[in-house]
Amino acid sequence: MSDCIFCKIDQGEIPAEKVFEDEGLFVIKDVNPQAPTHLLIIPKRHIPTLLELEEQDRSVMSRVHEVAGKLACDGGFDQSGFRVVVNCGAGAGQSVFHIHFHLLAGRAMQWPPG
Ligand code: DGP
Repeated sequence: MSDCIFCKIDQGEIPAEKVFEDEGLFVIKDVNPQAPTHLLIIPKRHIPTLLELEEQDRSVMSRVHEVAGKLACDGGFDQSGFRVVVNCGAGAGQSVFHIHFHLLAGRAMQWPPG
């Protein structure tokens, strides 16, 4: 989608370091990290929110969680704990309307989140 930040990053039109990429998703460091490790796992297809997921997205949704675990093992925070978060809608704090999954690690997490 032409005016979407994450589509532009995927197309190389906005610079960002991709720390992982496959055919269906890519991973970047969050520009405003909320933890020592704060990555964004972003499906390439422009899906605005969780509510617009379709049957065709099943495999990438599974892959998101598989990649989160791989990044945790590779980053050495698999045992200390990590959190995967998706915000759905402005009321939940979503600011970029291209679905993405926050992977947070490196500090103690609070529950419930604010
Ligand atoms: P959310 O609020 O759940 O929609 O999260 C959007 C996140 O995206 C937020 O934590 C900041 C991050 N972000 C926004 N614009 C950019 C950007 O241009 N580059 C990077 N690396 N992250 C961005």
